[in-house]
Amino acid sequence: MFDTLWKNVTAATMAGEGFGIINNAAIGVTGGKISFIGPENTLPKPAGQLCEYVFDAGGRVATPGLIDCHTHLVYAGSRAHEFEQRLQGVSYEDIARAGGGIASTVKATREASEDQLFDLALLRLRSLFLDGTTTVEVKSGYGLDFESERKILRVATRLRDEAAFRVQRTFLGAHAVPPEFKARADEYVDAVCDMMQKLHAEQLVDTVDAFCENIGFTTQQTRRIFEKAKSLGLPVKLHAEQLSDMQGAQLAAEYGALSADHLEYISEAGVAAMAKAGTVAVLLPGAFYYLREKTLPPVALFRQYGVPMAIATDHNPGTSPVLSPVLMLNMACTLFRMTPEEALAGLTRNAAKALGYDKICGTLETGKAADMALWDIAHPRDLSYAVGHRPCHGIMIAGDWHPQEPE
Ligand code: DI6
Ligand code: FE
Repeated sequence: MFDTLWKNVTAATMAGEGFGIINNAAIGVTGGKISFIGPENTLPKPAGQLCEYVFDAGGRVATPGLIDCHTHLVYAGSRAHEFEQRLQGVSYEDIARAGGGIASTVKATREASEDQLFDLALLRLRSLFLDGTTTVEVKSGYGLDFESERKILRVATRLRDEAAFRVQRTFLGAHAVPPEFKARADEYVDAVCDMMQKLHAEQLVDTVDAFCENIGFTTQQTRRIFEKAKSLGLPVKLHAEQLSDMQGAQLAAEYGALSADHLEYISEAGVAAMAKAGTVAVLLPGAFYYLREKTLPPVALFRQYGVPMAIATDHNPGTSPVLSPVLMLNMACTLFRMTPEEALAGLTRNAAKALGYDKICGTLETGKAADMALWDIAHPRDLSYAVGHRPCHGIMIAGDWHPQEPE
């Protein structure tokens, strides 16, 4: 009846309120999906009669596989020297205006081959995997010309096809104005729209993002990008209100965006617009921490308006060189004062919603993909509590088990 059956599981289903804990649970997998989840003693027959492959989870905690819904995983080069400059008091914006920042990663990424970028990204993916991740969103945006953006999105596609992860590929051509378009941002936006069409025709794009900011693109320019995405039937999301309130959240909501991300400087009107549109707030504690930001995202307002909150690593070489989603659980609690339940929902159920994958994954429920992480912990709150302990025992993606240590 089942392809595999897990018993002796402490399941944190993340469906409904709180952690959704089922003690002494069994999880049956059929055709890569969850076909049974519930107390073991409610299985219709003894486990051995239901399935040849019965695994004993040893009482470990199972959660939905973690979903890192905002990363810039594909790039070359390091920005450690800028980290040092920032320690000397130079601001992120000053570095960007002086031609460093995103532009320096663009230079290194343009110079790298597709295979080099693939190898670098695969190593980073491996770290996410060690922390229980089964789904990752990967943005382009360090190419900023057709060939280089194409190279990055091809790497993201190979990660999807060769590394067996669930990968969403996001075109972020509007991440920064490249040097060859200096002071010609509007013309660059035309080029971005043109690139989007061609890359979409090559089936390299799942969603579209832009950096709406005073050092990025105006709301008017972002609107043009969203219009183009809409004409191609591509869902949108937005880097909004990270450093200032540009009213990007309202614009994202107007276009029914899957998510608006960062949001430290969002206004109450922005929160209300997101609530109405069902747009997920993706909060990024890594970038907040590295930039030593003082203004907090308005978690209380998101709660009040019922805006679902996701959290993610925002892995990138400039503002969040972080490859640990589990660390983000802790930072969401310590820095943003989210509860451990909210933090874990932010890396599972709400992260799935931020990708438009909520019918596919993000909770442990029958009919969903059998994407799960198994942890050496006593209770799911432990994941937010301790740092650096690497408690993930293994992950399952579509029913395939990948142990952390070869068994
Ligand atoms: N916001 C960020 O925090 C990253 N991109 C963005 O739009 C930073 C990217 C970088 O500095 O390389
Ligand atoms: Fe980002």
